[in-house]
Amino acid sequence: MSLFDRFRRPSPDGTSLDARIPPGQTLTKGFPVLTYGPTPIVFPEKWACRVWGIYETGVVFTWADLQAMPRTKVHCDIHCVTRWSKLDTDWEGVRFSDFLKAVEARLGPLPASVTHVMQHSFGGYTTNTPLSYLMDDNVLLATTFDGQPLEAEHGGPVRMMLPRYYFWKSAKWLNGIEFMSADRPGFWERYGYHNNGDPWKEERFSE
Ligand SMILES: Nc1nc2c(c(=O)[nH]1)N[C@H]1C(S)=C(S)[C@@H](COP(=O)(O)O)O[C@H]1N2
Ligand SMILES: [Mo]
Repeated sequence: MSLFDRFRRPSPDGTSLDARIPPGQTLTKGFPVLTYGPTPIVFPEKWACRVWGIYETGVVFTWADLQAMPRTKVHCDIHCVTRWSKLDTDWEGVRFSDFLKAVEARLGPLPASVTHVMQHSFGGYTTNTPLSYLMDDNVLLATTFDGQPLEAEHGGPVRMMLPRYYFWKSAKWLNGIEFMSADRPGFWERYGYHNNGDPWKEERFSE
């Protein structure tokens, strides 16, 4: 029996497993750690996320601010460009769209000129997406995985969790949300990763 077959199991919602694995991906049961550089250790009490860009002033959200926001659970599959996919993962946190409501409560309505967002991390990692990618119901500022506080190596205490795209589009140790009126490449995007990163279209690298 191949490794692949051993990891096969019926999907909870009846969707065929093959239909859930994007082209060129292999299932993994573990949870690989993919980090460029060292793992920052960030204590929740010290966690802060700065929001800036289009707004004239910025604002900082603390761990306590985040705890006061509505919480959401997401069950989803995740796909890394290094060709592993992990099915049926469980996350909890604050929906990006709910976080945005809190931003608007502090700073006023998001200007219509905002088209893109740069996620920033402790340690300097960045990744860019259109704002629309982050507005999906299953996009979280995630604080738990599998019912446990998110481990440091996976981006704890707070990471972005954007399952629709390759996982490099999900910044670990999130510490900044920059609203932009034009697109700009993030860390891996500057080094040749695709600007969009849709696993179903195999958008791995730029030409
Ligand atoms: N800050 C930061 N975020 C990051 C990365 C990183 O190196 N630094 N790696 C990205 C990549 S390439 C992937 S596949 C996922 C991996 O998340 P994991 O280590 O929890 O599996 O995090 C993404 N977010
Ligand atoms: Mo990755």
